[in-house]
Amino acid sequence: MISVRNKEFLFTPIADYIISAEKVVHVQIGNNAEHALLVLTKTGYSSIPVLDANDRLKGLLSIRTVTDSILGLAHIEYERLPDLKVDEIMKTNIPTIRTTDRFQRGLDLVIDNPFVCVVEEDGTFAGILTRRVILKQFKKYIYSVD
Ligand code: 2BA
Repeated sequence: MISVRNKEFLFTPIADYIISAEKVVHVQIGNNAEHALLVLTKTGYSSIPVLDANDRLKGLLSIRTVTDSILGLAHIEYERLPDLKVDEIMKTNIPTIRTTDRFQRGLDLVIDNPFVCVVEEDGTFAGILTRRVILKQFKKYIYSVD
């Protein structure tokens, strides 16, 4: 059992656990859906961030979002991919976390999200916090508790 005394780790800053922006695969607003689908398929990630030219977080894009956007009544309209812009189809209502936030908030958020985008105070994209990293830290902690 984790005692109250040992819950301090929940309040450690998430800064050390972030996968930094330069290592995160992303697309930019203005990119078309064909490019986005290529990036998603080639990297194998199911969902990636969308940034603007100033590295600000604008939304998330997944393979499902792209395929949903070209679903016709009878078939998938692949020919529409080059004309669709990422910002027309991305998901914008997404949770974010600050670099200064605590582990506990990260833990709460990755219950329902495989990863959470990390932003600076001014909205600049700083990286992502993944479920994998949070679980690894949690496991490390649990095993070290006497
Ligand atoms: P998914 O793409 O659905 O990946 C689910 C899990 O599968 C990942 O969990 C990871 O354990 C594994 N995985 C998938 N693709 C991988 C790859 N190319 N290399 C190594 N492992 C891979 P998490 O590591 O917790 O990542 C959660 C989610 O965060 C991923 O979901 C993806 O949407 C996003 N993500 C992770 N790393 C990323 C990166 N460098 N760039 C962009 N998005 C990333």
